[in-house]
Amino acid sequence: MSEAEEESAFITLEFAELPPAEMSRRADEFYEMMDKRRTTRHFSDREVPRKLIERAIQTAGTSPSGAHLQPWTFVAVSNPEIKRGIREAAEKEEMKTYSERMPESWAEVLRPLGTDHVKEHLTEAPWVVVLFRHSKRVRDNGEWAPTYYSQESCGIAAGLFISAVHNMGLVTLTHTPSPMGFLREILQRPDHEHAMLVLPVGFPAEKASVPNLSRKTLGDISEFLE
Ligand code: IYR
Repeated sequence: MSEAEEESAFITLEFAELPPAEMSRRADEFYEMMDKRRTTRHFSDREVPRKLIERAIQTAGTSPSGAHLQPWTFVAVSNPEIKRGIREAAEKEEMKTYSERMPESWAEVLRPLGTDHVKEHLTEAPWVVVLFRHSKRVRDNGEWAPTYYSQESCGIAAGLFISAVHNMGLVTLTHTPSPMGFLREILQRPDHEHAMLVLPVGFPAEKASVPNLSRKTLGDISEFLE
């Protein structure tokens, strides 16, 4: 039996049913907590203990993934020189994106969010976490093989990471420098790992602001067929 087959021997699901009122209470409480989450571009340079970042990454690591291949690596950077290197490279690409590559149809929906090529958060935030997606894996026999649904898997893991960060009382920003190939080089990741998302994590700056936006309602985003 291969290692993977041995590992998937079945065990009993641990499941403790909750009383209906408690289910309801938790559903409301979690929604209300998550509804307070906001993405801000303004970070304080106040330190955040490494243990908290480890916990957020571990939480992300509980994500379901295609064939349970867990096709992700989270690189957490607090080193100021490395953060500066990431910022310089990101701003170089983003300068081109904002001034040359971005069509008006894209620019018009970004304008209300106030984004631009200046990425201060990459040096201000105490931690910059880069999520790398694995497009391939090594089989037990040493051959390369694909991973499955790695975009979906990493997207879900990112959602759990963001939720964990919010729940512990910190803020994060989903930053997507484009193209982001420079991150593999700076962070010395192998060729089958693809940077997917840059997540500065920290406390908000004292006067942090967010765009005055509203969220779509339940009716806007759902359809129930009963
Ligand atoms: N990647 C750029 C541009 C950008 C694109 C989207 I879509 C956003 O929601 C926000 C920004 C950047 O990170 O600035």
